[in-house]
Amino acid sequence: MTKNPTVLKWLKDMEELLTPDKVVWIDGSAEQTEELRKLACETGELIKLNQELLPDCYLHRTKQNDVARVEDRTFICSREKENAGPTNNWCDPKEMYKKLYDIARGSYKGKTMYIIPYSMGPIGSPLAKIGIEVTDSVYVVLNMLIMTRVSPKVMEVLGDSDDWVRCLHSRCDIDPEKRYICQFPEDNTIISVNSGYGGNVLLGKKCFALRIASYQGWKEGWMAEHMLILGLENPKGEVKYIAAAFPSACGKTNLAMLIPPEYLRKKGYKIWTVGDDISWMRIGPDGRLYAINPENGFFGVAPGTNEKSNFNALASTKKGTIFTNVAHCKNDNTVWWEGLNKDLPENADDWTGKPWDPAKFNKADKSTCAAHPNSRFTAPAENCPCISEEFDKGAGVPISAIVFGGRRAKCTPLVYQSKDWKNGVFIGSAMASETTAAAAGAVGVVRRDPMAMLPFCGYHMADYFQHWLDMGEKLGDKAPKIFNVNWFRTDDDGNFLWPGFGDNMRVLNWIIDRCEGKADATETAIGYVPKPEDIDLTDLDMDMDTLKSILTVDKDVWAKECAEIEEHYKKFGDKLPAELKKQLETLKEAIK
Ligand code: OXD
Ligand code: MN
Repeated sequence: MTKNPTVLKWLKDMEELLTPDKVVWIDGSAEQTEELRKLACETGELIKLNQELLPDCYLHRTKQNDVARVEDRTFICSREKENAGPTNNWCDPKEMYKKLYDIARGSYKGKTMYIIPYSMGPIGSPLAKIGIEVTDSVYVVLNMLIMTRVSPKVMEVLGDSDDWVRCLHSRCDIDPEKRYICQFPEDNTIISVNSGYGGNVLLGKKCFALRIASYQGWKEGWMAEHMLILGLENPKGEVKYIAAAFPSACGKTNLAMLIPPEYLRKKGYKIWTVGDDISWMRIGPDGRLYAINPENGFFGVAPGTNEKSNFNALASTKKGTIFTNVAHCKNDNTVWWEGLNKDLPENADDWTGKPWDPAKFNKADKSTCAAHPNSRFTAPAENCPCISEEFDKGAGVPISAIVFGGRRAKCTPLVYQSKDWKNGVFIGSAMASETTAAAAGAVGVVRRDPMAMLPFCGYHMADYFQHWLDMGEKLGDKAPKIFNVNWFRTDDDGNFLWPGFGDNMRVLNWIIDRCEGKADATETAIGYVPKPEDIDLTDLDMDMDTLKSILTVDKDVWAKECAEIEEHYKKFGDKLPAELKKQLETLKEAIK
C-alpha cells in the first residue's frame, strides 16, 4: 500500500510489539467492508439488524465496564509537564511509552492487526490531515470506515511525508485498571489500551482531531475546536456559516441539524449541516477564517433522539449505521432507546443483552433503562437530509460568527455579542455550564469548560488562550464576530423560558444580522444585547416581558460571576495572558 519509510518502520515496530497472526490493510472497499461485517457477526461482535427496515445496520454491545470516555485515564504526555498545563493529566513520555508497550506487548497474538489509513477532512484538502490506526477490533475498523475517510488514496496523498499521526489501539483485556488513553503531541502519537468504547478507540476523533490537532494548530497557526459548523440560508439563497462550541448535554448535534419554525421555512430559510462536533479552521487566501469538519460521520448520543428533537439525526441512522449499547427489539430485529418514542418495546433485550422488563421502567432510575444513557449511533454524514453541499469540499466554509454557549439558569442572557475578538476570547475562556439532574452529582453546580475544550486541549490551556488572541491579531477586521448564547434561562420554578430547538433559529438570524450590520443592539457591561423587538417572535407563544427577562444582565449575578472567573483564572497562574486579566478587570469595573 505504501513505500513511505516512516510508515513502514512504525508498522514493523508495531508488528514486532503486538505479534499478530495476520496483518490486513483496510482499503475502504465495499467488498472488504462486507467481509468484515460478516466476520463480526460470526464472532458475536455485531448483531445484524432487520435489513429491510435498517439496511446495513448493526448492533454492538461493549463490556459493561467500558461505556464512556475516561478522562481520569486520559494523559497528555508532553516532554515537559508544564506544557500539558493544569487541566490535563500528565506523565513523562518515556515512562508512559514503557508502561503502555508492556501492557500491549503480544496482545494481538492469535488475532489480526488491521491497518487503517485515514484522512481527517476530504482526502487531499489543504485543511485535512492523515492518520494511520492499527487495531485488533473489527468494530473499530467498521466505525472508522464511517467516521473518517479510509482509502488507498490517503497513502498516495501522504507520499513520503512524515506528517501523519501514529495511532495504536489494543483491546488487551478491557481491564479498567490498565486502561489508558494517551496522547504524545510532540511525537504525533496516540496509544489507547484496554478499551473498546468509541470515544476511547476511534482515535481519529477526540484523540487526533482535538487533542493532537489542537497542538498542531498551535504550532502551525490554525485552530482545532470542539465546534459544530452550520450554514444558514436566507430567502435570497445566500448561505452564511456559524461555528459553535458547547459543553456536552447542551444540544450541539440538535443545533447543527436544526429545522427552522414553519413561518421561516415558508419564507425560504434553511439550515445546512457541515459538522456536529469538530471544526478545523485556517485563514484562507482572502484573509477570512475557513472551516472544515474533519469527520465523515456522526457519533451521536441515542437517548432523547427522536423525530421531534432531531428529525435529521434520526433520519441519518436509517442505513449503514452501527448502534452501540442501545436496546434490541427482538420482535422485528430493530433498536430502541429511551426518548425514541412512547412505545416501550415488548420482547426486547437491554443494552447488556438481558431481557428487559418494561413494567419495571422508571425514567428517573437509569439502572432500569433499556439503552445505556451514553448509548450511541455511528451514522454516515452523507445520510443526513440537511448535509451541506460544502461538506465534502476541501476548501472549507468561511465563518461569519463563532458562538459559545452553556447551560445557565440565571446568569447569561439568551444571546449577546462580544465587544470585539479579544473580548470574545475572554467570554470563551470563562465559559461554563450548570450540571443537570440528568447527571450524577449535585444539580446546578457551575463547571468552567473554556471553549468546551477542557477534556480535549492537547497543551497548556493558557497557551491555548494566547493562541486564540494571536489568531485574532492575524485575522484583524476579517475575524468572525463572537457571540454567546444561553437557551436555558429559567423562571423561579425552574421552567425554561425559551423554547429552544427549532426556535433557536430566531437567535441565529439576529446573529447573522449583526454580522451584516443589519440589527441594532444595546451596549451593556458584558457586550451587545439585542433590542427585544429585534428577536422575531412570530407564531411563538411568548410575551415581550418574558423575552425582556431573558435578555437582562443582572449586576449582582455578574459580580458573583466575576469572582468565580477570578478563581477559575488562578489555575493558570502567571501563564494567563495579561489581556484576559485586563478583560476581567474591565468587566468588574463595568458591573459596579
Ligand atoms: C462527544 C463528547 O462524544 O463531546 O462528542 O463527549
Ligand atoms: Mn463532542
